[in-house]
Amino acid sequence: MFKRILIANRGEIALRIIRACKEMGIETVAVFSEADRGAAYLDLADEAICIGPAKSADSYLKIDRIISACEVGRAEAVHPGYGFLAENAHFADVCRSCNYEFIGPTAEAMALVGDKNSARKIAQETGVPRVPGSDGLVESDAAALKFARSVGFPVLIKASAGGGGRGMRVAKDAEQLKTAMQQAVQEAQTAFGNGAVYLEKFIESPRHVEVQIVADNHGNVVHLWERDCSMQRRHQKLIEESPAPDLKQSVREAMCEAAVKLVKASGYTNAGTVEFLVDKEQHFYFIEMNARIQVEHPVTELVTGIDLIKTQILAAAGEKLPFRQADVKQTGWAMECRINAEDPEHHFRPCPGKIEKLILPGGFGVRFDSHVYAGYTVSPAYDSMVGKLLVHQPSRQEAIKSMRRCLTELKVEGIKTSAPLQLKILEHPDFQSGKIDTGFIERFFVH
Ligand code: MV4
Repeated sequence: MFKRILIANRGEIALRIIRACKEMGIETVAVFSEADRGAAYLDLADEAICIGPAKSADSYLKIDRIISACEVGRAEAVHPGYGFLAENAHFADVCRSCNYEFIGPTAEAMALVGDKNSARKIAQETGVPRVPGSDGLVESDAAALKFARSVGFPVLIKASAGGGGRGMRVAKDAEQLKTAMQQAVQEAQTAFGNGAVYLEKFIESPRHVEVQIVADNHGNVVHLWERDCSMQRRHQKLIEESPAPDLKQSVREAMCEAAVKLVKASGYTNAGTVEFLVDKEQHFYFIEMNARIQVEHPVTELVTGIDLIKTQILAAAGEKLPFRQADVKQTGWAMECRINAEDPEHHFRPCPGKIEKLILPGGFGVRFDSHVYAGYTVSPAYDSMVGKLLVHQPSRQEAIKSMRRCLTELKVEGIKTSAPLQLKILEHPDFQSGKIDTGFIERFFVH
């Protein structure tokens, strides 16, 4: 097992990894930017190294500085967390070249699944259902029109290098298609330095269901069931839960088995997520894979009782998974609200600043993963998430009641948060009856 791990991240996930390492008897090296200097979680690491100014591009995204910190801090492995360099195949490759174990998939597997066109190809080859889509990349307006006519409008143009909704354009008819193609290619070129796009039939108001998988270096691939992440606003997830409400057990099992097949076929190892869209008839379609631990991973930890960060570390160290598929049971109902520092009165714009007062909920089945405290200043330089509030209860109804209770107990003064919006969602009859899809928030809360 590793003696010392460097955490190439910040905030709640850095703290989450420090905690897992402490329980495993592994020392940690934290890195921080000038904006994060003095944050309390840094004191919990065995060593903390400054890697540059507040701007991510000059600190948390700077590969050479992270590698230098590995050397100075005498780390043996690197945990990238989520965001920043977590899905950067070049970074994974550099870590390996410098003899630091990257806690994640190999650079090759990451590049393979990170390219959505190649991930779609693997899905096709393994018989995993995908959204009806173009046969590979689309390189001309004529080819785009031919595809759109064959499946019918509306269609969605997606950037192969994209993900999480970036570089997507809908076209409702032939006239929109030409402009949408130009915009998608342009945006993809600017954002990813890769203008490659493909087309899919547009699925109206789908649910977003993702399957958590873990794989060791010995060919064992296990799924940890699914999470529903349909409650999003502009591709920002607000509430996640497991199990996915109202999903037929046969569909759930088929989707999880499909995810395992895809992971096996791609040679992917460590923790990852296979994303699906589910339509109104409960057909499921593979859309993309995430080659990292995700923000919402604790939802899965609560229903399975498995520590995903520890599992990632074990797998990266070359150990076999300590559980088999038949051991992984989905028990009770877990729900997570991402508490963001944002102002609902001003289009949910980020609301950084000093937390003057903080009262946290607690009680039966409550977990709050966060690095913040009264006196902490939320920096405008990073993501506005200040914590993740989770509950675990026997049923969905009880989970909703518990989450509502917790959200009313939570008091944050000095900054505005997303909590009042989440409380409104939880009180909505359609949410309570499980009638959720990716269009929910736009339909009911944005006027
Ligand atoms: C789609 C779709 C409808 N049809 N693909 C958005 C993020 C990216 N992961 C995939 N996304 C979508 N792909 C087809 N063919 C609708 C979305 C989508 C969405 C997906 C998941 C969660 C929230 C969403 C919000 C809007 C659109």
